[in-house]
Amino acid sequence: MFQPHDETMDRARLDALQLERLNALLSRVYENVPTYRRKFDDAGVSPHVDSLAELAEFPFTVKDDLRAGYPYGMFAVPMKDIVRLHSSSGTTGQVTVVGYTAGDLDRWADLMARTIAAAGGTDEDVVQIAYGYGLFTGGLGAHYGAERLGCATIPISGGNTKRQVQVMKDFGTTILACTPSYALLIAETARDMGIDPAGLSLKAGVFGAEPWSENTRTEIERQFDITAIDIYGLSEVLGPGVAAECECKCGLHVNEDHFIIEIVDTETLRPVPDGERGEVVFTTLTKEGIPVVRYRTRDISRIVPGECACGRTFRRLERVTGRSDDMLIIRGVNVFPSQIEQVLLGIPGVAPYYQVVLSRKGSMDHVEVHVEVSPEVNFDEVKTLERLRGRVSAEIASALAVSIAVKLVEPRSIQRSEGKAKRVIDLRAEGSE
Ligand code: DLL
Repeated sequence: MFQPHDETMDRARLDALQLERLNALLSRVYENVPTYRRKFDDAGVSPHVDSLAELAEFPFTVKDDLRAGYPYGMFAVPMKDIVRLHSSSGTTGQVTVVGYTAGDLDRWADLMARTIAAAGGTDEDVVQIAYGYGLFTGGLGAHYGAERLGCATIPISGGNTKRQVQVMKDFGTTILACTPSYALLIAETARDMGIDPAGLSLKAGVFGAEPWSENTRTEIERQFDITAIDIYGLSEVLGPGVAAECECKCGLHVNEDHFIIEIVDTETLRPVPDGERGEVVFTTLTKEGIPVVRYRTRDISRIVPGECACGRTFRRLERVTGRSDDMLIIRGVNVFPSQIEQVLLGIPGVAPYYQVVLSRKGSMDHVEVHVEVSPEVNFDEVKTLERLRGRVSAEIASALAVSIAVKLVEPRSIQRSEGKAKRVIDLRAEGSE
């Protein structure tokens, strides 16, 4: 563990620390951010609480609050104290800008060092950072964490995949940091280059920034012969370093000394008990640049009840299966693309590449899953293909309780991703058919 004293603190100490930090945060934002002052006043809450439970009376913060204040309206310190800016990907609407003070960067490096250490990393490791460097928080976030842990850090960024493989081989990379979909592409590229990914010196990977299934984990672990760890975060809250699995791989420990996590019912928005699913909400306890109070992430998950065998006392978040905005409602059934992925990866003959294509047929929405066939399958053999398609359809229908049209596509025809994979293609606005 990188900070065992903090990572194993008992609940009573953690509660007291959270309460103290929460009160400091509430008065900080009330004093310095007009939006919070207005929201607290409107809700009739004062910036002081006597217990952590009182946080549930505070108003939520949503992405639109950050957008309304674009670019710096929600910052809680003067610009002279900001030393770094990042922005969220902005796949939906206007991007949001987040600012970090020197103190924020220092704490972020610690939290990412915890993350890499939890995956088994030490100062002996060679870490290849293949998350994108730039406005995206993945590259620089992982970079400073790896350096803080004392690892030999390779700032290669995403892309140029053949070079990734060559560097991995020549530099003796032991830990890979990138999105899970990019890890699969790196393995595929290595094989194309005649290099067995399992024969490289990799021992672990810290993968995140997009939803991925347990079967994808098994596949990445098998192909590289490594331990694959799930890491989670979001720019509005910090970037990577909010929560990460340990080697037990049974949920992502939330860094609760820096963040309060709540799971709220998606309808009533009231907090639910541990174990129940809902939307993940974070309050940042130590952020200075752009702290957030009860930020609604749109991510859906639950707290895994019970204690972890690793000794860390921070509660665990179950892997995030998807965002409420990515959720498809197919004939009344809620479906996340990652659930489809979980099914596909269990079927021999199909490759781990797929897309969910939404189109319009007349006045009806039509959903079709495009699934890539493995290179070993003869794509010209109609009977084999028909059997395979039947199996994919049947397994999706049985796992998700709804039938979805399936189209098998040729090997290597689905576009590969070097960062976050695009799983849902929405053609409805283009008025197809
Ligand atoms: O993706 C930060 C990050 C970088 C996390 C590198 C992990 C590794 P954003 O671009 O703001 O930040 O996107 C945040 O990505 O709300 C989730 O919907 C999704 N996400 C991030 N990590 C995971 C994960 C970074 N492990 C959004 N599993 C979040 C599922 C994830 N979804």
